[in-house]
Amino acid sequence: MEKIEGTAQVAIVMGSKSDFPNIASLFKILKKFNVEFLAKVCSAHRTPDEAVAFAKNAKEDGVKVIICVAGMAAHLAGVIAANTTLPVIGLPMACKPFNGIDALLSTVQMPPGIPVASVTVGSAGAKNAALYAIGILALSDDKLAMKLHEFRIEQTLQVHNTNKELQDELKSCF
Ligand code: RP5
Repeated sequence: MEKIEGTAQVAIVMGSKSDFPNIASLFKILKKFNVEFLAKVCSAHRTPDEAVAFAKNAKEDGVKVIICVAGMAAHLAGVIAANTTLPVIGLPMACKPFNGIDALLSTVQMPPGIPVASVTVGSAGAKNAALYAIGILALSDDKLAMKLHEFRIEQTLQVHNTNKELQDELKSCF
């Protein structure tokens, strides 16, 4: 069984290197929170043995949560989840011709007994996958929980600021 090269609490597995440019917001959030991660290309279809071996060893290798990134007939999250009891987050990618609805349904439609927490397609999903993984780690990490709390406050303030801008614009327009 293949062992993970290097280890980290968050593992990101992508079905293809072609997914990488579309998940920048995932890496941005993990870096913002100083969460260490490992990332690798491993396909449920093209390298099925490696995908299973990765999932079977992940817990022992110190991984706490796995984010699976895949497009088209996206079975990666399901195959990984079938081979570990670690929490698995599925991040569907948009590919032609169905623009991600195929990957979303493949990811979210898990049969009962093998859960995958699916986020939405693309960049918004990538950001939420990272935040969800951080939320899981924060259950046993008070410092991370505080950072997540501060992130929410910062986000709320940003919305308040945009609302203020809108009110000013409305005053000057009408
Ligand atoms: C999926 O097929 C990958 O996750 C990717 O989103 C899609 C296309 O892969 P490539 O043909 O670009 O390698 O398995």
